[in-house]
Amino acid sequence: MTITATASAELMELEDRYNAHNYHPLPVVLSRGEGVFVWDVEDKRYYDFLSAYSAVNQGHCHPRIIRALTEQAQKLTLTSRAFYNNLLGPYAEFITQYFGYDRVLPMNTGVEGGETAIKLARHWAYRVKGVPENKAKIVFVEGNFWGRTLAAISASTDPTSYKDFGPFMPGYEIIPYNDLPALEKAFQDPNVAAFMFEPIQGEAGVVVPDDNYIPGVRALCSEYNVLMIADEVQTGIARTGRLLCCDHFDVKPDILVLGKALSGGVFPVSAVLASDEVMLTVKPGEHGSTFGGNPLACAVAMEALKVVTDERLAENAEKLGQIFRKRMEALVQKRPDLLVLVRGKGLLNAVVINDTEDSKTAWNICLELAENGLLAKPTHGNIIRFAPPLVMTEAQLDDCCSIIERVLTGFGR
Ligand code: IF1
Repeated sequence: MTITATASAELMELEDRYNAHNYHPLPVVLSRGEGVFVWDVEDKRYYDFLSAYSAVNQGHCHPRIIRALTEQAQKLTLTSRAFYNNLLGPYAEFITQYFGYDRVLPMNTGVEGGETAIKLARHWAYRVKGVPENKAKIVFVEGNFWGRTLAAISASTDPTSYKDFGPFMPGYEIIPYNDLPALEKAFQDPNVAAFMFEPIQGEAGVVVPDDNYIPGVRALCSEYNVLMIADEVQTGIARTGRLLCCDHFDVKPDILVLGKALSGGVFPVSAVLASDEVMLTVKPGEHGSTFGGNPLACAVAMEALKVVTDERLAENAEKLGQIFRKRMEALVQKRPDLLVLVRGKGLLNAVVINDTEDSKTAWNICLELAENGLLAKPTHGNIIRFAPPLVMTEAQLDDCCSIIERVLTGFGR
């Protein structure tokens, strides 16, 4: 039986009836996206202030990226790595020079990038550092989020991510975020292979560490011969006002994990970058993926990265982020009963709501924002993440700040 659903309500019902209930979306049914805008099936236009969790930094359906996708899709989409293809070599040269690493291991989703980084670190620990077999340890921080696989949730401190999915991956240690003494203490164990962390914690609610943290992590990892793994799946690709968040501190991770906006949101593309010493520990047949490094992903990712440079998206994120936080800070002063603070870097920001984590306040604010033509979503109950595409103009940002100010000034009154 074919169901032709026309209105939002019918489409939401269809999804609820036949799809897993692993999300609780805002009641908005989107059918079109262009730049900073998305439209629902009733043709209502919204500013997108989530950017698909920072996967559409270049804006929805960027014409250059769509052209790269459609042109390559008519030539060759997938060969597997059983054979060479004509784009993986040029892409590998392009992306390693773009980020300043010796080599890349191409994957598809962000969590596959994280898994690959951990496998590389364990290989390096046994084959270079000399850690006894099966004794390698990876250090993570409280509040981390790097995906939904069993290896990823084994590192989680959020019961929503790990409860009733056990048993969990061994060889992990969890320490507090933004705590260098705790990190140095963990590094006293000679079996530590790597420290994996987000330069700004996205899911935890855009948690920005002290300015000395990332340089401190770099120094301790170098001192104790531990690989520094930066998960820049969400903070990378110009989101925080520099190409990488680590660039704010001139710090170079040993292993860099990228995803999301690496493809401009048109296609799952992730990548792990590292030195020859780390990357060449993996021998043929020891790691792989059906789609990893496919020619379609190579074509899309090269164009997506060129757009970041050509349209100076990092500079724009830096400039607009400062304007945004200034406007929000003034709003916090106006509504201290409702708002606690705004925090972030570049165009990765969040407003903390003055309510408990399990309150509906943030959700209800997002419903009102949607009514007013701006889409945002709470993370962790009382925190609203604001992360528009980096192609936004100052005039559009001004319009969005006015919407947010109007809704938050009047909320609950
Ligand atoms: C969900 C969060 C964001 C990530 C970082 C790796 C990954 C993610 C720093 C894995 C993915 C996504 C996953 C999505 C919602 C979204 C999210 F709220 F869950 F945490 F962005 F903040 N590293 N984050 O943020 O990448 O495998 O998904 O491609 O699972 O609900 P992926």
